[in-house]
Amino acid sequence: MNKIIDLRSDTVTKPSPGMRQAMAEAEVGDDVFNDDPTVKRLEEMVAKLLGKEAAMYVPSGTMSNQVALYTATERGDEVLCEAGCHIFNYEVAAPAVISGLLLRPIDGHKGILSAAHIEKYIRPAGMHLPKTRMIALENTHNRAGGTIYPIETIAEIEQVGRAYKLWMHLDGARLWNAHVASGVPLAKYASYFDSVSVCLSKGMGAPIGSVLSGTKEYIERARRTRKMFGGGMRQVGILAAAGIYAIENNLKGLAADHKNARRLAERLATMPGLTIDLETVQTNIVLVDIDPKVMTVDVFIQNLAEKGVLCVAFGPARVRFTTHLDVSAADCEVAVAAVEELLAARQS
Ligand code: TLP
Repeated sequence: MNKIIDLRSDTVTKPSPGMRQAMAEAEVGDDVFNDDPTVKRLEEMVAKLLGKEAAMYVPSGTMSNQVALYTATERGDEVLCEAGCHIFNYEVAAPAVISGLLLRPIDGHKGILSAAHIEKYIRPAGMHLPKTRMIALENTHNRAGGTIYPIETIAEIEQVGRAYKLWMHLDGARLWNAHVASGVPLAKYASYFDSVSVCLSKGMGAPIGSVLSGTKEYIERARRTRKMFGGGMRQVGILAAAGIYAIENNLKGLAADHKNARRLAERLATMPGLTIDLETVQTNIVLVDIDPKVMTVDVFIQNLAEKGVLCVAFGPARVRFTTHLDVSAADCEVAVAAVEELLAARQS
């Protein structure tokens, strides 16, 4: 069997030999006692990159978002978010179950909300009403195809948020991609938010780990929340070392992933039966709509997998391809050829 080209997610990357070596050599201590020098180094590094006072290492993007929400809200509060966002769709209703929050999903344009649109959803104070407490944005926006929030739009949304004293949270699981694609500094993006979560386990290529950042006071409280959620870890420098290695070595490489995604999208968009909104292909994600008369998503995924190319369902007639550091430009060419072959066989 040829090499499997796994385009299901940028979470599927395997630690490189260099990363494994950094992990093996990491200095460690008990992080719950605040004793792990490698974790501290990673936290300081990310806080500095994001221009925040403090940061905290957490096992996953989901825990990072959920710790962020819990720490900034009270039960019964309302969080405004885009309807396709990860926090609303893919975190197993955690905001409701864990924090007693009401999430208010608002339809955006290709995942992007405007300040004027959000403002309409902010509730006045009232005996009968939940308190609108937070605006949570996602950049890049996964379900919209990796779209990037324009920085001016974020600034306008923040102004509205501040006017109503709302907490600004950013799910920046792929903020690295937004930064590399747009050239906007990470700290500039982060400057509009009270809490920012970034993931190291996606395009950055670490096997695990996210980092939540904010003020020193907020992160101190978030440490208690993380412990309560069962996320206090011990000699975890061994994993944090992978995160440091990722930031030092893999950040720039995201540009190649974006180029590969663009090429993949442009090639697939020419194929009959497939539709791609090329405008949304701004980073490393390609959403492909399949004409159900040509093939169902299940058949597409299964037949493509038999040719050694993996993608995931992302809607009843939609699949997602995600590029990352373990797939090359040549691998993407192979993937294109496999899809071409599959469609040709179907139409002949
Ligand atoms: N996204 C995963 C799936 O859960 C969909 C993926 O394959 O893309 N925020 C965003 C924007 C994400 O895309 C993800 C993961 C998370 C948070 C959660 O991160 P983890 O998986 O580390 O809990």
